[in-house]
Amino acid sequence: MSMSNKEIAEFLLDAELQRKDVVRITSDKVPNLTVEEAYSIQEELVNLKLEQGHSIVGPKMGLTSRAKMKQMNVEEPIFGYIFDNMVVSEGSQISLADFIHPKVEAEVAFILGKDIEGPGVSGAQVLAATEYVCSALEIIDSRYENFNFTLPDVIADNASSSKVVFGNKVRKPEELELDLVGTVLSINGEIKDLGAGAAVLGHPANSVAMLANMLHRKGEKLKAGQVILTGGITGAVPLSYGDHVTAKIDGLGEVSFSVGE
Ligand code: 0L1
Ligand code: MG
Repeated sequence: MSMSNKEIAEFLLDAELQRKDVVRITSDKVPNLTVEEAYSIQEELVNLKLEQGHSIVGPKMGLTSRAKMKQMNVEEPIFGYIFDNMVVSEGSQISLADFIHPKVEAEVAFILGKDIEGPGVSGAQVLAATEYVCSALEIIDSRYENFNFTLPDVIADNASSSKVVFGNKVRKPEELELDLVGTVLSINGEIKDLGAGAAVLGHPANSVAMLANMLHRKGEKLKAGQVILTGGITGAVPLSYGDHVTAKIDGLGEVSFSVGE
């Protein structure tokens, strides 16, 4: 018997809450899942989280860098949602037991001062509507075995969203050239990956613009006050017990956390 979108969303949410990986849904449950249908499952998942009392911090973009698209063997960016209970404070310790197989990536976050509504939004419009930018470390934790998924699988799974640590320092976007800002991701003092803002669709503001245009297709917009993760500047690096993770983003300072049991 086939499962409804809500039942699939409940299945994925259960995997998240139980910290137990599952076989990707396109291998058995919904082999012909389209991207559009996958976003409908994601919407059910978002509604379940809202019903549980969590609130949306903002949508996020994923798979925005060429490195990431290559790493995951897909050709287009995706979006998901960050919730308030996913935010971890800067410098704190996370517990490995709260995750399935977490990975970390360094990103720039945009804090919106005005709503942004598609279609046809440009990077320049995004910069004009942005109050502040800050550094972020996103922890992704696919609910699928071995991070093994197709594009519709990962869309349904809220783009692997798990936790995020925001840096304390905020800057006005016009104070920086965000395509040029260098980013270094280190674990226990060893550089794991590095890049520049241009790794994100040429400029992180382009990622927010694309997000506004993608949301418009669902009749939605970006809202003032939302905090938007623009996508990894670095690749995603697996986390282990004892890791002290630091990202340095030029002009945006350092953001860090450590990994306990
Ligand atoms: O934030 C991201 O780029 C994650 C997108 C999902 C792909 C993955 O799990 O690596
Ligand atoms: Mg990300």
